[in-house]
Amino acid sequence: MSSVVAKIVSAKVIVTCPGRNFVTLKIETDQGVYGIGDATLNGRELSVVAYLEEHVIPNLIGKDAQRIEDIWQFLYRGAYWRRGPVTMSAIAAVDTALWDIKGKIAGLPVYQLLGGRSRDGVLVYGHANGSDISHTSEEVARYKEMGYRAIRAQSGIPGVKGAYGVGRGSMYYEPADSTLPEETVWNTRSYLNYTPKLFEKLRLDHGDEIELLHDVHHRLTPLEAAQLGKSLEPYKLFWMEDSTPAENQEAFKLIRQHTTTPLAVGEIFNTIWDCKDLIQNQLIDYIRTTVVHAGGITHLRRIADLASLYQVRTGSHGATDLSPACMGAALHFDTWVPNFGIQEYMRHTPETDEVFPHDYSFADGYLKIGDTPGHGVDIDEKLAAKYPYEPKQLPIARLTDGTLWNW
Ligand code: EZ4
Ligand code: CO
Repeated sequence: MSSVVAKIVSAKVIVTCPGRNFVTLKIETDQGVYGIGDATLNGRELSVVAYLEEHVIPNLIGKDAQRIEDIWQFLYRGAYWRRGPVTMSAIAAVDTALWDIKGKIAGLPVYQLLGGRSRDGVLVYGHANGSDISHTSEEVARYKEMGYRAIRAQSGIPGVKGAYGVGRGSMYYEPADSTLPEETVWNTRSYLNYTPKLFEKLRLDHGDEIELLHDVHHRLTPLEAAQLGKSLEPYKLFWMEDSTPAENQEAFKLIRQHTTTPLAVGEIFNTIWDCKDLIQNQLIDYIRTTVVHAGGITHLRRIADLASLYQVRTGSHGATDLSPACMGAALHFDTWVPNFGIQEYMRHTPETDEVFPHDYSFADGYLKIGDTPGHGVDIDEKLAAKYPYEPKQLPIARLTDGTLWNW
């Protein structure tokens, strides 16, 4: 029988930039078993590194890695200063690494520890990004050919510099691309005019079976969001994401009253408190909180359970700035969680995949996890050391008159 206690003997933070920055926590135990967790916060990476190194790691040494819940409570309640992306990403990294360790000691994949399989594969959506409507339609075709059953479509808007979601390359969209933020321009009128035409064309070209998604990326007011939702109803979107900033959860009441387009929110949320009202008032259909930014598997499970009471399903964030260690943990969670909806999946570059060997793979529109004990993702430290940190920030957006807007 394996030992019940696994004392944490060391923990370290690994920063690597195989195309983009990733922060990884590695925790080692006296059982010779280690675990890793993602701590990446895009554009603010080193603040999480400092939080982990200065304030978290000294508290971990000597603790029993098996006591995941107690360590979570210690880091959340015990810090006095609760919540926030830096704190919750750091807690998530610890939590993910501890689930990894528990799985390895038990000889079981994490989804088994959670309660076992609820589905054979995890439905994912990919990103089709084009410079205009016809280009986006070509990209949707390409994603269909790759096997995707659900595709997020974003398009450049003629006359608007740097509309959200339109990358430089076709496969690996990376918004955090410059040392200081790139300035983009936002024009709500052009966007509201253009977007229904995009989805009209996509339905014409690709039929009614493929699931289509769209990310507004916090750009609209509640009333504008309601207008967009209404104008997209004929095209039966899987969801309209982040249609207005959600600091004020009540804002979604207005959107909800006016449209039956399904609503998804929450990739920037850090705790259950950020989405409690949205869920309890059934103002959203999908909750996008994810492992790395919402306190790890331990906290995400709490959010999903609350959501299940109100028929809100999960749709976790899965952009490339979330490392493969987050994706592996997320896929175990997705494989178990009863109220699963969909998982975002932006492919990492081959360099990133090499730094993070993993046992998940894509086929026929689904991601499938293997049965490696733990979460099935490792880090090649030697290779990671070859890619030093590069300071990068996310863009900002301004309205055409120069007013700072939500990127
Ligand atoms: O802009 O993860 O739905 N996906 C997204 C992402 C976010 C980035 C920010 O770091 O909105 O592409
Ligand atoms: Co988004």
